[in-house]
Amino acid sequence: MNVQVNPDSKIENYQMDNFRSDVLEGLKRIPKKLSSKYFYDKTGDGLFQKIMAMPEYYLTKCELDIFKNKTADLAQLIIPENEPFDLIELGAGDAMKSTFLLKYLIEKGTDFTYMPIDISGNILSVLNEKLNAELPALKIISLEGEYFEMLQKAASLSSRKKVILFLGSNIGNMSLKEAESFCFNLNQNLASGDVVLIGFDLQKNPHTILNAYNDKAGITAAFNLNLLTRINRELGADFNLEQFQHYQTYDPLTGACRSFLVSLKDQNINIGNDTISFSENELIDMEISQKFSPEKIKELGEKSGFRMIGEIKDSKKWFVDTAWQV
Ligand code: AVI
Repeated sequence: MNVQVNPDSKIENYQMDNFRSDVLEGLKRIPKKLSSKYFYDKTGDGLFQKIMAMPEYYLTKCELDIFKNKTADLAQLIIPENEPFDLIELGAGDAMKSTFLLKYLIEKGTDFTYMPIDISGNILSVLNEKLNAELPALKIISLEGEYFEMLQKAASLSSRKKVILFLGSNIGNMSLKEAESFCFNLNQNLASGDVVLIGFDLQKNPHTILNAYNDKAGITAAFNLNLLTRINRELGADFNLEQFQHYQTYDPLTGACRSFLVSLKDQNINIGNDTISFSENELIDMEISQKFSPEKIKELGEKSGFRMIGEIKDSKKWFVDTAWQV
């Protein structure tokens, strides 16, 4: 069975207005800031696929190790009684990792519906097609829209136990404050007994972390610079990419891995009718990829009202999927 729910056909225009106002507001700030959530246009999606395939970028391989090789432990952790439930994935993408869990649950005869949530209807259609072909017995309800609106939609569709997947260290792309309010909201949108499984990238040798984001081939640099190309194309701006340089840092004391773009000269950039001035060496704060200590994960769960029920690490112990219950 396959159902696609799209609550709002005007969603694209609305997103466009947000993009323009977010970009202008961020570039008028001191220090200047752009949101990494806008990295993912078509080119950005392709560059992120390349990043995930880079030998230095260990995150995807580690979480894949968990989903591929510890599937039974995962299932036992999130649904120990094997009762009927809804498996909701936030930002499902191509569901490459979760497909191992879906397959396992089907083979075990578990009664469940998979509900991928994504802002992109296109991603959901591609995912639907892929899962239909690979797992024809899978029940899918695709939910297109913002996470919390779609969680409410999911709750209105069924009252079964919910297990929410938020994988890939996507939580690391939020500031700690944003992560706290995100987890708190998650807790508020769920019912007693529901479970969340969140993928956290753990603090480790700082060289390993920095190398994953400072690749020699320059793919991460292109990923960052592509946002300027997107602003040029979609908002009528005139960034010259030659005049901006990617700079990556990792602070092992706080676990913050950050990327910046550095202006290589004094320059004025037009964005539609607005003009933004840059001085030489001025930064744009582009992305945080937070790395977590076990203590920080515990604190985050407790602050948001969850009870920790277990965790599974990859064989290198570089990445953890943590399960919390409401
Ligand atoms: C999607 N997100 C978890 C990636 C990360 O590791 O922060 C995005 C990324 N940025 C640079 N490389 C990968």
